[in-house]
Parts: sequence; structure tokens; C-alpha cells
Amino acid sequence: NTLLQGKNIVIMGVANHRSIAWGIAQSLHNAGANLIFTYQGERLRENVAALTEKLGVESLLVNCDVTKDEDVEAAFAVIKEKVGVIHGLAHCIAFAKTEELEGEYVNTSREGYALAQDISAFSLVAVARAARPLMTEGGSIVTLTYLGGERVIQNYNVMGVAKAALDASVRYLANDLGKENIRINAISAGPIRTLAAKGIRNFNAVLKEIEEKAPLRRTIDQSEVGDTALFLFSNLSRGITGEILHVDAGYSIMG
Ligand code: 0WD
Repeated sequence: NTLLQGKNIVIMGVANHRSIAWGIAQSLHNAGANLIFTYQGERLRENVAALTEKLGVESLLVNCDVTKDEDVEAAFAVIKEKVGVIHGLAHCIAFAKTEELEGEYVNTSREGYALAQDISAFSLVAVARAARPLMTEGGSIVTLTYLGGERVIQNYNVMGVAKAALDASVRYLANDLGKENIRINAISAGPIRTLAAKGIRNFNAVLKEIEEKAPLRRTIDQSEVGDTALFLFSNLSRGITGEILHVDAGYSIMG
């Protein structure tokens, strides 16, 4: 398809072939988008380069650790210089210490709380601000959230609270950027086995519960998130902003 022909879209958060960001990249590539990838520190560059080679086109790869203001600034300066205008940004980044993803939320440390918020929620604000001046033809920003930000999900703890902040940020940012025809939405993905999911205790039980209780009686995969992102980056979703769209086989509607 040609839904995204001529569109420059930045993808942040590819760590390996299981990353949801990589699922999004494949859907957008198949729709004709020109992709720019950011990666977290030089240690991940090789990984990302090996993956993007498979797309069969030259992609711009840019270092960007979102905890560093200077990285965010430098990354978007390079993108501006090399591609000029961008039309989309996929934010697929989150982090919390594994020891904070088990037991009781009440035991969350000050430092662990701040770290989860910084990487998983504030980073969206930082990159939206940096991307805004490059979105001169309007734009679409997509982030990834999880049901644990709306309700209590065992062990998700500090990350659930960070996702709640992320969801609220989507709404405030939508209001700020809407006047420039920049839309911003979140995809609330059902659980998928990725590197980030490894940190969550009892993840197998979470997957099993979805297979039993979700209306579709199955879990979802990266390609389904990718295709929803494609919709959100395309003109088909032009009337949608500030929204949390669940791609979860329907699980969130169940009591
Ligand atoms: O079940 C799941 N896997 C779900 C994931 C369900 C619903 C939502 N999500 C969200 C995650 O919370 C995250 O926001 O999807 C997003 C992508 O996560 P993923 O694809 O599940 O996991 P992964 O492949 O690990 O990608 C997350 C990446 C990091 O990976 P690692 O595992 O190396 O921490 O976020 C990036 C990093 O590449 N990242 C950073 N990028 C820039 N600067 C930073 C940082 N400081 N920290 C982490």
C-alpha cells in the first residue's frame, strides 16, 4: 500500500527483532514511509543497523538516550539537517528497575519512581517538544501504553503509575499541538513477549489470562500494533487526537 508514501517518520525504541517498535517499522515501511531510527546509546546501534538492513533501503540511524537533554537536542538537529520535515514520530520507550516490578507498589523507592517517570513518561514530552518544529506540514505522534496505567495489574506497579502519567501527557500534548495540526495518540497494547516484558514477574500468567478472558481468546502480536500505528500515522485517522486506542484482543472491556 501507499498510505505513507512521501512521509518521514522517526521510530524511537527498537532494541531487537521482538521490539514493538520493530513491528511498527515493518508496517510503516510496507506503506511506503521513509523511516529514521533512534537508538539508546552506541551499544544498540549494531542491533538496529542489522535489522534496518533487512528493509532493503538506507535508513538514517541516530543516537538518542532520552534521559539526556543534549542527546534529544542533537538527535533532532541531525534529523532536521538530513531530512528537514518530519510527519510522524513513534515513541516506544519505557524503563523501570526489575526490582520495582514485583511485590508491593508501596515499596517503590524515590529513585526508582523518578527513573520510571523520566524514561517512560517525561521522555514523550521532551521528544514532542523537539519534534514539533520539524512537523511544519502537520504530524502524528504515537506512543505505547498499557492497561496497568488505568487499573491495578499485579507487579506492574511503578510502571503503571508512569503509564498513567504518559496517558495524561498524551491529552495535554494533544491540546498544545493540535493548533499546528499535530495529533498525538497512544496505543494501549496487550501483553507481548519482548525484552521489556522480561522484567515483569509472572508474565506467562498474564498471557494465559488474556487467552482465556479476552473476547478474541488470544494474545496480540507486534504486527497488529504496527498496523494500528500505520492507521494513526495515515490520513485515515485525521480526526483522532488525544486518544488511547486499545489493541488488546478486547481484554480491557472485560470485568
Ligand atoms: O507487553 C508489552 N511488551 C507491552 C509493551 C504492552 C504495552 C505497552 N508496551 C510498551 C512498553 O512499555 C514500551 O513503552 O511498548 C513500548 C516498547 O516496549 P517493548 O517493545 O515491549 O520492549 P523493548 O523491545 O525492550 O523496547 C523498549 C526500549 C528499550 O529497550 P531495553 O529493553 O533495552 O530497555 O526502550 C528503549 C530501549 O531501547 N529505551 C530507551 N531509549 C532511549 N533512551 C531508554 C533511554 N533512556 N531506555 C529504554
